[in-house]
Amino acid sequence: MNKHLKVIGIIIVIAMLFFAITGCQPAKKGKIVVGFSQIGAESAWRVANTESIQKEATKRPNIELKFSDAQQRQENQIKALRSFIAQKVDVIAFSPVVESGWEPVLKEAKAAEIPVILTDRAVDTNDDSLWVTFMGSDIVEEGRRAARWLVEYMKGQPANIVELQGTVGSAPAIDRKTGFEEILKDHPELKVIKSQTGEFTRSKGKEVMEAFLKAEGKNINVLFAHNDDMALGAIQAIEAYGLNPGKDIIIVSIDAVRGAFEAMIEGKLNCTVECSPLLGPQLFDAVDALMAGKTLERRIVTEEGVFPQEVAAETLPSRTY
Ligand code: GYE
Repeated sequence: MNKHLKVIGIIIVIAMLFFAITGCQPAKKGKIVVGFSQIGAESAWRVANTESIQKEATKRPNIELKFSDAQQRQENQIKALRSFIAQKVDVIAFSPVVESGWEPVLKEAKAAEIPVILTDRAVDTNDDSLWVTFMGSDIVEEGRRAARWLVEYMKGQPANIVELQGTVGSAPAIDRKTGFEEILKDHPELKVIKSQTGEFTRSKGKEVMEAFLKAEGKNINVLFAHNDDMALGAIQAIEAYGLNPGKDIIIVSIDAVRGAFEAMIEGKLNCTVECSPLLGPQLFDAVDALMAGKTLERRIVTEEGVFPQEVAAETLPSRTY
């Protein structure tokens, strides 16, 4: 046998033995395998976020994306993460539905030496070495921005506010409430009289707003909704109750999805604070950097703005989600 062929044969046998012993899979044609666990499809924001991640992955020939939808359940996310660990993906990324309860599975990822990237929502763990970076918006600031807009708009007039919170225990529900309250504490004329979760969905937003109206009726001057979808559901409830959303009840919400701009153009919503779901490009840039051995910034913050009703018509054509 040709000497070269013999050497190649020996190398192949050694490599096969190595993969068999370590359990490692040779990377598919050098592709980086990323396991992404998404929360679900509760809002227009989330749908745009999924699309951004999936679309960006298909644009990058070096990436293989394994995408899993948890349908709003933490247990499904934990299962997905465990399955990514078993499959020995190169990187795990996920958007945690709630803040707490992640330590055990993140420790398993760490033990398997798989780096974890958090997208859009934070986790509450004692050990910060369990994830490499957290990318997404400054969510407390979004709550502050909503409150600052309201303070300016009300110009010292007193108002009773009702609040539709996001998913119980989720980082955006906790942080938006915190930011909003932080600004309001210096404005005793602006009072939150009811606050309840609308689970970030249009249908629950509508249902809870109906209950608020039943209990408080015309006492309600302002609605603060933790996302646009809940505000859009609440607008339906307000109209059904016989009041004018955007006039009888001033509405400020967060996300800046297209539906919010359409409602502002109709005069039914007063302001939306931007929260960009377009995290796909920055996620895969981070994955590439990580695989190239670079150290990532612990926090990658998305730049965002505030859109009051007056700018809705001119801004809508340039909105991409
Ligand atoms: O605002 C909401 C979504 O986590 C920032 O989740 C995200 C939030 C977003 O369902 O619409």
